[in-house]
Amino acid sequence: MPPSLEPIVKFFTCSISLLAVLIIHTKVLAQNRFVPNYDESAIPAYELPSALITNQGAAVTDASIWKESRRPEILELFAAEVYGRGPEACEIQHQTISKKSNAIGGKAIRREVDVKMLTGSRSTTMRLLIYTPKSAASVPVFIGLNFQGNHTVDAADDISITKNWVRNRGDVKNNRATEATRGTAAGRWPIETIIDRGYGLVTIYYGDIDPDFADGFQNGIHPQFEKEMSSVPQGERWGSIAAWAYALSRAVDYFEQDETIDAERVAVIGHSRLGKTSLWAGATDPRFKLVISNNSGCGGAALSRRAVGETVARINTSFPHWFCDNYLKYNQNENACPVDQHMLIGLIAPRAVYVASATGDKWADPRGEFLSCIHADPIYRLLGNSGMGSSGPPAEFPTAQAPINSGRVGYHLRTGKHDVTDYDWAQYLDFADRHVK
Ligand code: GTR
Repeated sequence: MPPSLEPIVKFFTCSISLLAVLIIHTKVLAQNRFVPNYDESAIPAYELPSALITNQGAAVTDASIWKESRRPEILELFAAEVYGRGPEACEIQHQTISKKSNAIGGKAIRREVDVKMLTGSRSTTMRLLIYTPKSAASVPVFIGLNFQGNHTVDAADDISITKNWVRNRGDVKNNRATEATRGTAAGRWPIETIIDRGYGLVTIYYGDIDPDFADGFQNGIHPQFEKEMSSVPQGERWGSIAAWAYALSRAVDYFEQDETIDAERVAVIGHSRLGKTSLWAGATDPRFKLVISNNSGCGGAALSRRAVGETVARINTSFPHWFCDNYLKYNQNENACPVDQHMLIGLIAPRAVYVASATGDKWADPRGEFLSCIHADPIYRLLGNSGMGSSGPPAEFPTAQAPINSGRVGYHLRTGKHDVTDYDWAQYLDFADRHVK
């Protein structure tokens, strides 16, 4: 080759190798990029573990076998393999921080009560924002955790603003809540309607309990139980969902000391990751008489084996702190898990449960959420209840805005996005009237 061509040839060889490297790199990236499946015909073959066959293979044929052996087995499997084991109930102390006798247009009493969860000399304090109808003595309540602080559920200017970590979003910068975010979540909390219907509402900022990011459980409630947890294998230690659920139970401990709240009539509600939390709270604490899962999806009401939308591998990668370490074993390996989410709903039986999906929330797999209810139905029937309805579970996935609510397992598909709306609350209040009030 003439020497004058050498640089040109060199240039082209270099460019070609660079291009090859780029192509390989993009391919690797594409392989790692998660592509959710929404195609029913592409769902991997799966068989659900049976809720009504014991670990030893015996059929669960009556309520007493369920209560004495199968239910404890399933609860144990969820604790060891999915959410992690939490500690025993700790001591609590409470202190009223504020009280307003004319909240919500004069219809409600609004209080802020600090509940301190104590272990030896260490503690975590959560602030309960409590609304109770003025006219009634001891009322049934809804309790639900909120995402951005108590001051976001109501635009009132005198609700205290959390000093704890808050996710940056909108007006929240540097992980600190501001005045500007008062009332920004009010659309999800129709307080006046709840009060008009004769219920109280209690909400707690979830970041008071455990800030929602992975930090090896250095902050929040986990570290105070270091001693209690030392005998629990690392893979089985509680994640954030279990911690949030634990605190919901400590709030009920407090209700037992509050004469304006009827601790026997408590409904727990949660949206999305907090819907996963309300289901686990309902499974672990029978004092929740109604459990509401709003758009909870993967690790909540949706069947994991379908792997539609968000999958176990994906959730464990994005949110490694939500579940226990053992749950990692089921990344792209859902069939190996000894439980699936219909069994979580079954743990709530015979108490009432309501699962809600939204047409625009495909990530949470609405059909998978519905199928969990369908597969939990036989457990309710075994316990002498109507499950999804006295004439049997529905044969078809319902259309939107057609709630299934005649039995103890309620379900609806709502039009619209991943959210909590007045439509959702209207269904929950009607359902609560039948099962809590
Ligand atoms: C998503 C997550 C879901 C759901 C949701 C939420 O990013 O993938 O599992 O929990 O967050 O909590 O808003």
